[in-house]
Amino acid sequence: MERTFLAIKPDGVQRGLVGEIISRFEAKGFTLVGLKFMQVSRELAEQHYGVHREKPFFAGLVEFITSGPVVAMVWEGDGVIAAARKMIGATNPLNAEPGTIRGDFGVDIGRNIIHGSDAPETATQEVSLWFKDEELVSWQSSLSSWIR
Ligand code: FUP
Repeated sequence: MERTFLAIKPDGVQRGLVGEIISRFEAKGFTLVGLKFMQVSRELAEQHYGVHREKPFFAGLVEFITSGPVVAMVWEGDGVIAAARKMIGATNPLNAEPGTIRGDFGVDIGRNIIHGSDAPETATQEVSLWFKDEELVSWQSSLSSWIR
């Protein structure tokens, strides 16, 4: 089953959007398989944003993602990688469509609330960079056995 890595960035945590964001992925029908609230180290931040190492905004990006706690998550479901990107919206929140997380809550490209893996290869890399195997839980709803 397909998995993606999502992280609610320090601005999302400080804005009190953790519940709202998790609710959207739950309501959509995806399955949460990994979740941790954590302070990101400089080393992890530099690895995560390695592709942007030469960009002018790299130092600011690392500074920001390490500036306060983040909520790191792994979500599972058919097509979850592309669907999560749609639900997150364009990188610049001012260009993101209403109805997307960045479109509904963001105004600043440097503080765009949430990260989501952009392709299957990056999803695999990011899930294993942020989570150990034993931190991920495979499970299925057993609701149908006790509630109608
Ligand atoms: P996204 O995949 O939408 O998160 O965006 P990118 O991987 O292109 O960029 C990673 C992060 O770099 C963005 F979340 C915000 C930051 N960024 C800037 O601060 N300035 C830019 O011009 C582009 C990206």
